[in-house]
Formats: sequence, C-alpha cells, structure tokens
Amino acid sequence: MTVRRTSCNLCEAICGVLVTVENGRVTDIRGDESDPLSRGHICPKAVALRDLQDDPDRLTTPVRRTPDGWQQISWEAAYEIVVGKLTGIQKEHGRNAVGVYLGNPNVHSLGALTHLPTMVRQLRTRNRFSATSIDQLPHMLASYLLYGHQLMVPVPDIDRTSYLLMLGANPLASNGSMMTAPGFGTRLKELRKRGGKVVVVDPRRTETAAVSDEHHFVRPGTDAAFLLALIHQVISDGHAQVASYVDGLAAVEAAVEQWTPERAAAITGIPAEVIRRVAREFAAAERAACYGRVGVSTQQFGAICQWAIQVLNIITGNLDRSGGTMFPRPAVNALLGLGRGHVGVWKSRVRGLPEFGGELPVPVMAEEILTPGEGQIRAMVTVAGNPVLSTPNGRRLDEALGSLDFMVAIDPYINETTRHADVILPPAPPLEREHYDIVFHQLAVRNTARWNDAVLPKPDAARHDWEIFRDLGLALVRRTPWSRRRAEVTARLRMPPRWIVDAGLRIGPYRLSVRKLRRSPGGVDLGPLQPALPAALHRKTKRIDLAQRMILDELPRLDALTALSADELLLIGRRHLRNNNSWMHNSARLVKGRPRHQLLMHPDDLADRDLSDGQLVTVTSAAGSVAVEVAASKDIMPGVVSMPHGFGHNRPGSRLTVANQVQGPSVNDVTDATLIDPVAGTAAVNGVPVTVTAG
Ligand SMILES: Nc1nc2c(c(=O)[nH]1)N[C@H]1C(S)=C(S)[C@@H](COP(=O)(O)OP(=O)(O)OC[C@H]3O[C@@H](n4cnc5c(=O)[nH]c(N)nc54)[C@H](O)[C@@H]3O)O[C@H]1N2
Ligand SMILES: Nc1nc2c(c(=O)[nH]1)N[C@H]1C(S)=C(S)[C@@H](COP(=O)(O)OP(=O)(O)OC[C@H]3O[C@@H](n4cnc5c(=O)[nH]c(N)nc54)[C@H](O)[C@@H]3O)O[C@H]1N2
Ligand code: SF4
Ligand SMILES: [Mo]
Repeated sequence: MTVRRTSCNLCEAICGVLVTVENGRVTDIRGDESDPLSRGHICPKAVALRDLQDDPDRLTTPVRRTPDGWQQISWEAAYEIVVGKLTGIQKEHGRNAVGVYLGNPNVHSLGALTHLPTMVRQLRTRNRFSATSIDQLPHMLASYLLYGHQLMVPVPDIDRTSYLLMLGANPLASNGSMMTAPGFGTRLKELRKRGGKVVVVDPRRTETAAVSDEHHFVRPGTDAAFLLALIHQVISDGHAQVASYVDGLAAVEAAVEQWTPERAAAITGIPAEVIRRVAREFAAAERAACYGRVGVSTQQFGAICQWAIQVLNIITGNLDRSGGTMFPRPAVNALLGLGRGHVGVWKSRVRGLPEFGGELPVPVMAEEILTPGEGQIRAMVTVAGNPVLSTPNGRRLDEALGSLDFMVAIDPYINETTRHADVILPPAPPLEREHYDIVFHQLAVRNTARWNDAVLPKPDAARHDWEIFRDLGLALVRRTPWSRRRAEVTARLRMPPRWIVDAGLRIGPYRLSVRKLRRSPGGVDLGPLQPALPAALHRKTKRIDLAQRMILDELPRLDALTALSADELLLIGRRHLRNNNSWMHNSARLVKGRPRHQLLMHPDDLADRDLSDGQLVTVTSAAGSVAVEVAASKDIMPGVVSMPHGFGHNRPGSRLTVANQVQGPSVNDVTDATLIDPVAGTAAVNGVPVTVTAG
C-alpha cells in the first residue's frame, strides 16, 4: 500500500488529495492537509476520481463507428482516418469547413493547455468554438477592455476582505469559479468571524445565501440595472475616488445618471432603500469586493454586468488593494501562453456575431453546420466537450452533428455528443497524468504552486491527451511544405508538458523549477496576493480607461427592461455539489441520494397554474419544450423557475451507464440559441422566458 499525492482536477478549486493505492488500484482518497491553498479540503467529487479510473464505460482504445457498431482500432489507423478526412474536406471545401469545439475539462488538463492550441492552429479554421462563450467570456472581455489582457482577471481577496457582495454565484455548490478558493465555506465562516459581511444577490436563496448575512432576490437578467444604480449612488454620495492611473470617471458618471435606485428597484425587484444601503456599506467598508459569476455572465447583459462589477470595485478604491479584488502572481504566468485578446476581427458567417480571442460564440455553432453555402462546417473536432447537452438549443445541434460528413471526438466516453463521431480518441484518465495547474493558480486567492507526479502508471497502449494532440498536430503539419514555422511547430509539439512547465517556472517571478517543486509534493506557499498596479497592466499607457465605448454604447439596451410583471416566468440554471456539468452521472458514488434535476418553482406560481408539487410538467420556450418533475420551493423567487444543466442522457446511442436518479431532461433543449448577449455573443441561458403547464 502506498499513499500518493496529487490534486483533484474536477473543478477550479484544485484541492490537494492523498490517494491510497493498493495492488495498482485506488482504495482511498482524502484531503491533503499540507496543501497551502486547500488546507485539507475536498468535496464528494474527489472521491469519484477513482470511479473515472475504474469506469467500465470508459474507452481505453480508439474506436470507429461502422454499420455494425463501434469497432476498436489502433492509434495509427485512427490518426490516419482523422487526418485524411479533415485535410480532404478542407481541400475540397476550404479551411473553415472544419469546426472545433473545446469543452470545459481542457482547462483542467495540463496536456490540453500545452498542446491543444498548437494542434488546433494547424487546422487554420475560423470556426473555432469553446465553452468560454457559454461561461466566462464577459469576464475576459471586461479584463481585455480594462486591463489589456483577457486573462488579467482580478479575484476577490476573500481571506482579508470585510465586505463581499456576490451576484449570480453559488460557491457552496460550485466550489468557486474565476476564483480558486478551495474550502470556500470555511473561508466564508472565517470572513464573518472577523466581523465581515457577505451579501448575496440571486433569484434563488442558494446554499451560499443560506450561510451569508443577507440575501436579495433579483429578477433574472436585470443585475446590470442594480449594478449601475450602485455606481450611481456611490458617485452621487461623493464617495467615488479613483487611482491616478484611472480615466473615464466623468463618462461613467454621465452614463449612470439616470440609473437611480428607484428606477433599478422597479426593474430588479430589489427595494431602492436596499440598493442605497448596499452602495453606502460597500463604499464605507474597510475592504470590499464585488464578485459576479455564471448568473451574471451567461445572461443578456453579461458584458455590462462584468464591466460594472469592475467599475464598482475601482471607484471605491478596492481594486488592487488587500481585501479588495487583486491580481494573483502565479509561479507560471498564464498570460504569456495566451494572446492579450481581440474582438470582432472576423464575424460568424450566418448571423454575423463577432469572434473573441479567435473563437466564435457557441450559439451560432448549429447554424454554421446546417446552413449551406461557402464556409459551411462539414466536419467537427470536439475535445472534452458535450455541447449537445451543454449549449443552447441542444436538439438542433444534435441534429446538426448528425448531418456532418465527418466528426472526431477526443473524449473518454460515448455520450450524447460523441455518439455522432466517426472516430473517438480516448485520452488516459487524470490519475495517470502529471499536473501543474497553469490556469487556476492564475485565478487563486493565494499564491501557491504545486507539481503533481502521476499517481498511477499509464498502460503502454494508452495515450495521454497531449500525445494525441502531438500526433495529430505532427500529422497535419507534415502535410505542409517545409518552412521555419513548420520546424518550430514540430519542435513545440514534441516538447513534453513537463518541460514547458519547467521553463515557465524558471522564467517566472519566483524562479522555481519542477525539480524544486517536487521537493514539496504538497505544494509551496508563495504568500497572500500583492498589489500590482499600474505596472502589471497590459497597456503601454499603464492606464485604465473606464469609459469603454463597447460597453457604454450598449447601455441604452437596458431601457428596454420593463417593470416586473406578474405573469412572466424566467428560467435560470443551478449547480449541485454532486453533479459535474454534463458528465460523471455514471458514477454511482456521486449520483446516490435523491434525484436533483427537478424544476424548482415557487408555491404561489404552482397554485396560480393549478399545479402541484412533484407533478410532471412541460416547460416550453421559443426554442422547444421538455417534460420534468416540478418541486415546490420557497427559496426561489416568484416568477422564476430553475433547472440544472448536464442532464438528458436518454438520447439513443449514448453508452453511459446512468442510474435512475439522473434521468432528467436536458435544460438546453429549452434554452434558446437566439438569446444572447450581443456584445460578444455569449449564450444567455439564464433568464429564458418560459411557460409551465401540466403534463
Ligand atoms: N443551461 C446551462 N448550460 C450550461 C451551463 C449553465 O449554467 N446552464 N454552464 C455552462 C458552462 S459554465 C460550461 S463550462 C459548459 C460545460 O460544457 P462542456 O464544455 O460540454 O463540458 P462538460 O460538460 O464538462 O463535458 C465534459 C466532456 O468532456 C469529456 N471529458 C471528461 N474528462 C476528459 C478529459 O480528461 N479529456 C477529454 N478529452 N475529455 C474529457 C466528458 O466525457 C464529456 O464529454 O456547460 C455550459 N452549459
Ligand atoms: N459541483 C459542481 N461544481 C461545479 C460545476 C458543476 O457542474 N458542479 N461546474 C463548474 C463550472 S464549469 C463553473 S463555470 C462554475 C460556476 O460557478 P457558479 O457561478 O458559482 O455556479 P452556479 O451554481 O451555476 O451559480 C450561478 C448562480 O446564478 C444564479 N443566477 C441565475 N440567473 C441569475 C441572474 O440573472 N442574476 C443573478 N444575480 N443570479 C442568477 C443561479 O441561481 C445560481 O445560484 O462551477 C464549477 N463547479
Ligand atoms: S472542490 Fe471537490 S471537485 Fe473541486 S477540486 Fe476540490 S475535491 Fe475536486
Ligand atoms: Mo464553466
């Protein structure tokens, strides 16, 4: 029996874990007390890491779809089919005829971060998509506009703050996002024990709201009005003061002039006196941080919300000071590996939505496959993604994937999306990989660093994800004429992830190396976050301009928001501690307990429609409808219903062993691909108008 150390990579909290291995099999997983960031915390998902390892559903060799079913093939044969098909289709129909979707688990895998972008670049297609545009795109846009780099994202310094204002986030279920703060519940307790205050704004009284000082219901999709009114109040109270490197306050003042707390109250449902008081408390707090996540990103005013959150922190002097919102300084600078960003350099073919950072927004993916004409997508590459369940109007995408000439999925499972693939290439599971977290140290509430050796050996016949990207990338680049670029790409693809991390550590601010980190397998503490502005800004001027035209020009759109009405019903999402997006529903250990896919609805809304708790109802939007059990809940705002995403495993051909508890429908069969935030095309899956009827 041996105990090995690694980190859990299933969410953004990157908890250190101790894995007990007996005779080559995992027998126990627990928290690693010596990790300076997670301090021993884990959640139930970590324990399911062993299920991924031993999962009978998991593919261990490439497979090819044939008329007689799935057939195992060798890696070499698989690569030959994939590269032959992709290059053939591009030759005939142009480069953009191949589309790519990169899903969430890629940001949790070192090998995907080091090798996937290089492989994708060899396809030279503009039809690139990822989970970003149904997730954190508004954060990245705000960071790009204000700080000059899409990944220069400040995080709330929750270990030192005295006032945390949280919108559209439920870290007690999600374990935190765009904010790596393992053991968030404990950190929240510590905050309140210090005399600090936590205020939650959410259309549902969430698990996080339940352990906070205050919770306010907000009508979905209207947070922008609330935030602009906070800014209005701070400025009109004379409490706004900006650092010497900040411009544009006068323009912001003019832009929010009409946004009085009274006007915002009528739209949001949050009383004017509460808005006024929260603004004053926030401005007066010794150290305050405003933070907003999925609920204020994947909605129609997501970009305005994320900009306004930054503005509120900046004008109250809380950006870049301890206890406010701060920029982490990780041992490997993730900003170097990714461009600063750009927006609107090209547009999607059918709807004309802008690219951001080289990607088009996911709400246009299905139409780009289904609409004939030059530039139509005829082949797809999906990597660690299940967009049939994860993106709006999933049924249409499902149909679109079925119409392709060719599809390859790099994924360990045959699921709702990958069942459409002609070839599936399964990577080795997380416990067989080495890991350094390039992305989430960049978003962590404390500077730490940790290298993980693989816990278990990879069988010889298996391939790591980076080896798959390397081999595909090499095969693609080999088909191009010799050039210096080709030589550089070849060298980069051949470099193992460990070398890339080592180089990043050596040139990083702490001059570390993989060898040094391996001496402290629980991780090293690099201390609390430090002020970094204005030097760290990715702008030559070293100045921040609040008056961003892209945002200010969009504010008049808010005029269309009407006062709350009694007969509207808006659908929002939710997460549960024991679910993980669209996968892991085949882990018996995780799904045990009561079903949790129900539509939550306020008892008054049920009564108004003669519906009763537990009954089967139909939820209908402009995009489609699903049948689901309804559960009465006083914790949801009247006029709002909530359903989690990632369910809908009942599609034919999916090969997952899914228990009865997780047989709910996919909420994204109801969400609408035409509902977007037009600023950057982010999918608005929160605040979808629906009706709920019996049956
Ligand atoms: N309505 C609604 N929809 C949402 C959301 C919402 O709140 N509401 N949330 C959105 C958000 S924030 C996100 S991030 C997306 C997530 O949606 P996706 O990008 O689809 O990501 P997952 O659902 O995590 O999909 C995981 C896929 O990756 C595969 N996989 C797991 N591990 C690995 C691995 O190590 N390597 C490879 N190659 N594959 C792996 C799984 O088998 C599965 O196919 O969903 C979005 N969809
Ligand atoms: N257990 C678990 N953990 C996860 C995941 C998971 O699937 N399961 N997914 C991971 C991923 S990919 C991500 S991106 C993160 C997300 O992390 P979080 O953003 O913390 O996740 P959610 O629980 O979806 O919280 C969103 C909240 O927004 C609220 N909301 C919806 N609409 C609105 C609105 O219009 N205004 C306001 N103010 N609130 C609104 C919802 O009620 C919900 O409470 O979680 C990550 N962690
Ligand atoms: S919170 Fe849970 S899922 Fe997230 S990293 Fe920690 S143990 Fe893993
Ligand atoms: Mo996400």
